[in-house]
Amino acid sequence: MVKAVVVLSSSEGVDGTIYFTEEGDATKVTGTITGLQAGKHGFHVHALGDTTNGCMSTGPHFNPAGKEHGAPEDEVRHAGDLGNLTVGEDGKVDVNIVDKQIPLTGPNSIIGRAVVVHADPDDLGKGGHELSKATGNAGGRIACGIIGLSG
Ligand SMILES: [Cu+2]
Ligand SMILES: [Zn+2]
Repeated sequence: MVKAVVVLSSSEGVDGTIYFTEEGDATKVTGTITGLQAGKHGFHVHALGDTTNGCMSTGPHFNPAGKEHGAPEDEVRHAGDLGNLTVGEDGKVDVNIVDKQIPLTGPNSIIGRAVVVHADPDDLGKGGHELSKATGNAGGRIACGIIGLSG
């Protein structure tokens, strides 16, 4: 069974490790992130595993089907659209997501791409902002890491 892991790094004190495991035709995403401000933060798989310019060089949301931005449960969404993390007052969030559009094998594999945590809530394409249909207007990229194979 293929497994993957991301160690998030940040210049702003955010730390986290996220694990990916195949579960039937879906991928289970688990882990813990600390050091975030309380509230909602956009959480995505971005297309590129390139952090030469920090999180900025990880490209747009992973979007092999060429669709508009949306919520994880929407028909129209980027594959990388994993919605929001809801962080408690302690700055911590336990991640527990099951998603069918982020496989670890095959042509749309997310291995070698990036996970990005944003400063602001993802409006899930419904905010009416000029960026809603592209990024969910989720603001800056405050932490990211490259998805790599794990044992
Ligand atoms: Cu993002
Ligand atoms: Zn998106």
